[in-house]
Amino acid sequence: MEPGAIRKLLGVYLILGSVNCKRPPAEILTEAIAGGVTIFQFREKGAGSLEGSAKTTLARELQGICRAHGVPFLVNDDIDLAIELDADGVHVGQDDEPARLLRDRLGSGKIIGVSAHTPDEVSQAIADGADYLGIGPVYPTSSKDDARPVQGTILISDLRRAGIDIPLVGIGGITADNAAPVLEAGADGVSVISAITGAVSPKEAAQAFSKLVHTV
Ligand code: TZP
Ligand code: MG
Repeated sequence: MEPGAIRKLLGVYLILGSVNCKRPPAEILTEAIAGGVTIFQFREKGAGSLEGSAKTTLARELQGICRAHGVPFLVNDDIDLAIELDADGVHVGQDDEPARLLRDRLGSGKIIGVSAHTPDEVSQAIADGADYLGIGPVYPTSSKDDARPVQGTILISDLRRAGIDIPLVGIGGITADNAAPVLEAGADGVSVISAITGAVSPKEAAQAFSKLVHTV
């Protein structure tokens, strides 16, 4: 996909799985999309997460909601599931299948996102053909057990200063109150779990992010 198109899609990037939701995930996703979510990643992992057919069933349900609203549906890590569902793309970390091997498996029209934490990982992901990068954790997060050390917005601003213009999102502990520096550093959007899934109103939370992405 064209970088300019991806950049626009990344604005309000919601990630969730069943363990992130105190209400039915479908409800939360539907409300968040009404508030302005632009892209969605199904990330079913961590203690108590669904497996096998239960995971696939939830993925299909959430994909249906995304399709009905024109929101791209990505799958975290599980390439087989992404292929089975004909998802719009995948997001992989440093311990997953490298992006260069994914392009062949997924086909050219699919979005491939890669988590990167250092300049070397960024260069490798770009060489491997990633469409966008997830950079973080920007702030402390309690949504990922094995999160790397918090790094603030330094890597994002360093990359932009170095002229690296690949589409990218900041991730980790981002809320509407602390998102502005992430965007000011040069991120195209913010990737968020708890600030939306844990909000009393996921719709209003997504609206707040959407407003920031359009103004900062
Ligand atoms: N990768 C780096 S931090 C993180 C992931 C998946 C979790 C982000 O969740 P939250 O609740 O927005 O901090
Ligand atoms: Mg992973």
